[in-house]
Amino acid sequence: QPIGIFDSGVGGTSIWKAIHGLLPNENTIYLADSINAPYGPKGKEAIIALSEKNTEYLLNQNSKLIVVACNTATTNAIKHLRQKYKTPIIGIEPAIKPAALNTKTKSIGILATRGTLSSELFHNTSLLYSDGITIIEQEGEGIVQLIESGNIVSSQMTDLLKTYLKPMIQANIDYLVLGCTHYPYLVPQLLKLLPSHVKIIDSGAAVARQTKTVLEQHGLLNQVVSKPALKFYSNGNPIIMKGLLDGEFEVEFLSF
Ligand code: DGN
Repeated sequence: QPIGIFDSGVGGTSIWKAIHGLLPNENTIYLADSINAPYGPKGKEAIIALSEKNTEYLLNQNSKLIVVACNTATTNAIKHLRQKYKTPIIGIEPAIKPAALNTKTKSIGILATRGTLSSELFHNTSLLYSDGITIIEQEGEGIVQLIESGNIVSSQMTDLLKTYLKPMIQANIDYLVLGCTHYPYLVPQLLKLLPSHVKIIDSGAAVARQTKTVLEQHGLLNQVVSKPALKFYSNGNPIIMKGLLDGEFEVEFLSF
């Protein structure tokens, strides 16, 4: 039985990489709902409906566990998905905690979609850690679209990143939290634009560890060492997704 993973597009492949790296024997199915990207500006109800549709597709493929590899879908829909389906569901949230616990300048930045930043779940988490700490929240408007269209390295991207980082640099952040699974693909560029003392955190490794723990708890970890089946489906442009997977895997176009 595979682990089913979905995102509102190609960004969750950054999470797939962390999961596959930690659990190389597991079969996986990745679903990129690129046609509906970005989820960020959509309302909660629309995000829930899309998340349900993706989850049901993956459950119909016999997934033993679902990973919502999208902060926007997690923060808006995970409660609903967990109520509706019995299969274990793992979500991803911005890693505010490690940043807030380790900051020395008492100032951290978070880059995420509007859907994540405006969600109740995110609001509650940031409240927990905001005592004595300045949290600069920045919506990464336009970034997901550029990544989805294959323009990761482009002058438009550089301009957006410079604009979004400016208030964070002014506030002397020493941690930048990436609150969207598309953003890890920007790390080389972000490092060039940020002062050298700023560290970047994303949640990929934590989600992979959590996936392993939950599989163990349910006795679902694949014990057989064999060549796993790794399937990638996109309802957008499969070539762009294949590029993010370093050309190593076939991506099938699927209309869903
Ligand atoms: N990868 C999604 C996330 O982590 O929030 C992207 C969001 C989007 O659809 N804008």
